[in-house]
Amino acid sequence: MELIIVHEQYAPGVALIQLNRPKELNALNPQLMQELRDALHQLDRTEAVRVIILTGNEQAFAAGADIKQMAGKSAVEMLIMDQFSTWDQIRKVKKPLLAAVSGFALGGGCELAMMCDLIVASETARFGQPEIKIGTIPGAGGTQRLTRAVGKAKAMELILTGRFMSAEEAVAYGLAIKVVPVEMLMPEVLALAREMAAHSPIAIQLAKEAVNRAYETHLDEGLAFERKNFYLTFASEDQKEGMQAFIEKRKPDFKGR
Ligand code: DAK
Repeated sequence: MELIIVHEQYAPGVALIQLNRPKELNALNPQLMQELRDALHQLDRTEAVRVIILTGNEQAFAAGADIKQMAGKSAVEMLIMDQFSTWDQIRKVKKPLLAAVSGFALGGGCELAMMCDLIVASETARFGQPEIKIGTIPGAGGTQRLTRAVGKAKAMELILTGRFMSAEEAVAYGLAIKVVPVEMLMPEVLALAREMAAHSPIAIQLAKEAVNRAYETHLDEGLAFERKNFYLTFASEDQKEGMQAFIEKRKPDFKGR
């Protein structure tokens, strides 16, 4: 891995991936996206890892797809490159994926953060879909995910002007869950990750899947999906352990079985 740094054992049950093209503000070129996809795929299959954190550096989470690599491409070249399949695979990660965002999260960088399950922002975070300023539009889900996250009016403002949104605004509009001082970003995200990692990984996966369904389906279908996953937790040892531990007034010991 050249353009990302992977800490498989960042903390017990928690892995960390850091985007690492600092000179280019972590611009997302195809190589970086492939490395990210491969690392996520690997961590998703590693039993000891229960939660994954994705971060950048203080200047940038990611300032977008690499404009210099994209600029001269024709529509057909873009189609043949089929970069969407890499992005689609990232979307399929089963474990909780938490975005820790400082600095710029723009264009594809904002879209990547939104593909995570939640975003924690530092005070320096700036979110935006500035593609309009370079004569294009969001291509990796920005028009859909930003609109669902912040509502139509705010999404229209950001996408049609290309303006950036501060961390405070992002929290106010429901894009990020909280804003913290820069030095508190990793401790805060790690605390969240450890809390999740202590729960049954089976129940966590089924819950994540069910929440994501809320975006993809009508209420009736979403409720049916949730019900199926709810029943499925009763096939796990973790559910028996969790409920028995409650009755016996002790901490559960989840094995992921
Ligand atoms: N691409 C390439 N290089 C970038 C970059 C980017 N997106 N953003 C910054 N850089 C580079 C700059 O060119 C500069 O390099 P040098 O000139 O030093 O060689 C270096 O990073 C530092 O940037 P600046 O000198 O510009 O730094 P400033 O602090 O002055 O400004 C900035 C920071 C973030 C405001 C500015 O760099 C900026 O506006 N950057 C571009 C932001 C942007 O427009 N982002 C959206 C790009 S379009 C797709 C998936 C995704 C996408 C499309 C398709 N498929 C799966 C097919 C997504 C598209 C996009 O994201």
